[in-house]
Amino acid sequence: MEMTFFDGAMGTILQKQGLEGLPEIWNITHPHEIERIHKSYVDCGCNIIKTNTFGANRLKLAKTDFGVAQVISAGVQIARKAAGERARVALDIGPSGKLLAPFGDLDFEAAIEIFAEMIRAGAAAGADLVLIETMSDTYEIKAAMIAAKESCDLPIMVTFTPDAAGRLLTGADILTAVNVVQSLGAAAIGLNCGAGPAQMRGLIGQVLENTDIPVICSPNGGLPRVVGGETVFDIDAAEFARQMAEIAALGVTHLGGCCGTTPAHIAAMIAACAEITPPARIVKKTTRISSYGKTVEFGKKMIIIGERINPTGKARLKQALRENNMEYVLREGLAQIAEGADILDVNAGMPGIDEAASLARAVAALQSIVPTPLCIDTANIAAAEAALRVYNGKPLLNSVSGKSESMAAILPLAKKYGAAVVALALDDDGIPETAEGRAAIVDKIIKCAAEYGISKSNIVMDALTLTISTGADNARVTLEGLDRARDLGVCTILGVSNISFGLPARHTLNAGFLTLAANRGLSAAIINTAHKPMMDAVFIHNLLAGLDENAAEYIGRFSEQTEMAAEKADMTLFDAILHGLCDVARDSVKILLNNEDSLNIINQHLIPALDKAGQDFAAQKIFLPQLLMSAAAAKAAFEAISAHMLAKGQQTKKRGKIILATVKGDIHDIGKNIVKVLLENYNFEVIDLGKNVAPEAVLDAAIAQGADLVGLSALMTTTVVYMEQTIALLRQKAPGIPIMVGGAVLTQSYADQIGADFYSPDAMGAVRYASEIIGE
Ligand code: B1M
Repeated sequence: MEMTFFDGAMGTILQKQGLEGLPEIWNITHPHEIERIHKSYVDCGCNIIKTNTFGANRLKLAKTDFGVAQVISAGVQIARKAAGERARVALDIGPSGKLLAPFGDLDFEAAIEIFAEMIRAGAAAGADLVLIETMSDTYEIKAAMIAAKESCDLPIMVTFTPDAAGRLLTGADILTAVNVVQSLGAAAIGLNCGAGPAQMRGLIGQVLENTDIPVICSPNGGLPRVVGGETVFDIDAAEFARQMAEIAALGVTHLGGCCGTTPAHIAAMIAACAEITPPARIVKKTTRISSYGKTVEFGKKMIIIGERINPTGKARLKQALRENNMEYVLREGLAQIAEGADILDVNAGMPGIDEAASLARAVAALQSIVPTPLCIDTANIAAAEAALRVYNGKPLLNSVSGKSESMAAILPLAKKYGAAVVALALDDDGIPETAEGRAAIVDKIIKCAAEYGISKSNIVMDALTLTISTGADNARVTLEGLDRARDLGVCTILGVSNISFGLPARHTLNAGFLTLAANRGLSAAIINTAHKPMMDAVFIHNLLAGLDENAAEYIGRFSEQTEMAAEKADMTLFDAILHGLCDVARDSVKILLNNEDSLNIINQHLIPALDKAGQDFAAQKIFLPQLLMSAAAAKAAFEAISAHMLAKGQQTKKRGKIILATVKGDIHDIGKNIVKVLLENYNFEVIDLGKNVAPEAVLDAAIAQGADLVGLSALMTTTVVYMEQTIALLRQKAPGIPIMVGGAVLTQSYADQIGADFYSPDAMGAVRYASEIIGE
């Protein structure tokens, strides 16, 4: 494959030329300057130049006098003019600037519309392709890719920006991000920004290993340093070119630059790389299912798919779905994960329900709490589309059959939303009696899928399990079906429990069948993870098949079984916060309040749970989405505690005024809110300025309110400097107002060093100090 060269930075060049505000506005106000920069890149020999439209979305332009279509059309036209016949024009789409719900406040459909508006304008103005770049969230990438697919027919390229450890902000590792982006149909995929070529080199190897489509690498011009108040990047053009040539030699065919690179960097890179013949890449296509942050690969250890989120025969789940009680669904999901599920099957089909709405709701609720990938299970096309659309990742869609109408409806959906599909071995003539007959149907599905551009690795064969009570050959035919799947080159899945329908000792029989199927290479089993014999069979199989090194999982399971059972039976406040279950956390508090004092609940349950979440976050066992959900559950619990405390508090004259704030740059406010409620409980009047409060705002409020005391909270090493600045400003402009400080990151000696009057490690200490200062 030939080398393709992208251009380098635009924004950092404009900043050097005195840019203030949004760079995209220069498409209107300084078109010649933008054209000059584009042209200098085209003159270097770039094949693709990026339009100056990165942040030209309605959220960012709302603060300006310019519209999205206006800025984007101008941006594309300028690039077009500069490119002439020599280069293609990539419509550049950056992140929206907001975190998507439920972790942030931007709704998924609203995000799609924000990107679609940009892409419609860019396509109409004549862009050759869409480049979605600098992304740090798989869900936002999906929103932008769907927007592109729904707005134009242009090729879509995607680059994302992981941290040094190879994680996106919302937790995806590189394998997961690549799996999701490739399945959504990107023409090329890679990394940009955040690091220089040296740092990106290791990470780009992971992209190359996991995809067979062209790979893009557009690093910064090294790492940023501040010199004399200005940001500079630390490698020159020659060094950049040298490092990029090494990256090209790994097999990266699309090279460019991001922040800090210049036409000189790009010219040197092209000169150094133009003659490189990238090595052929042999990437084995495997079947992979992903959540927002995690990928499960078929064909290694047998995969367990938990079947219990399915209302058939389950009165309580039916009721929960009907009443939109997602906490019940979440608990069912968490329990199955605790029991060993790798993937959760989600089915919401039952009479008298809007299945599309219900299934999408269940999927949205589950993916906000559990990191486990989902299998979307429905026969209803509208429900399949609603759930596929809202899903954050690459799901398994259960299922398509060999019936023409099923293939015509399901396969385009799988293609559009990037799903792998379970292929059922049945068609209009029913279920063939032989394994060959079943394989022939799946072969037909594979061929039809290929016409839609779906590769065989995205088809998983279900040879179908019929109960042994109605035919002595039923198990044999299904097991032979597993052999035929191997001939077809696809992975396999089976709903195991059907084998025992109508017979006694079902769990034991199911376990026996599962062992036989596992021996024949079954890739994934849909089972009830609460059924001990079946789960035991899985662990025993993995051990005996040499898939469980040092028997670690076997030993773990059989020594921990009693513990697991106990944990499942009763979810504590600690667990509810850790898993991010708001309603369960609130309900647990209400029960605890019958016997325990409010402060005790905070200190013994709430804070330890958040501490554990913080430790898991630091150890990368959980990621920002889960940390946010834990914080939300802690908040819900605390609201219940605080309502109780305030109801008990006396309504007498206030004792004095206290200003409270979490300092600038810091959005942690749970601790500060506890301090507030406790102070109010002791009858102080608290003026809460909230979080991320600038030093000047604290000063203004302290003076305006005639505060008796100012309290500041900070939780991060990076934000205590603002606490110091706030104290310095108060000392200078409002001397005499006592200042108390707190927050996990502080110590007595640091508080002394930054000139606070008082430091408290907990909320009660704040009350004691306030009482001392203000009195009765
Ligand atoms: Co983040 N976070 N967080 N976080 N978070 C920490 C603080 C962290 C230690 C986790 C970790 O990595 N182990 C780490 C900071 C590392 C450091 O600087 N040393 C961290 C990080 C890195 C981040 C982000 C940068 C993550 C990211 O985006 N990559 C990001 C930062 C955003 C920002 O602020 N700019 C971030 C975001 C978040 C969430 C939004 C997800 C959420 C906050 C939600 C919210 O507050 N509304 C969150 C959470 C929940 C935490 C942990 C897990 C818990 C914090 C907490 O609420 N503790 C935290 C780890 C940890 O502390 N274990 C962590 C419980 C609370 C009651 O304790 O606030 O200490 P605390 O308050 C106590 C006492 O300190 C005292 O009384 C309270 C009650 O006893 N006290 C005072 C507090 N203020 C006082 C004031 C006083 C007196 C006493 O007088 C005025």
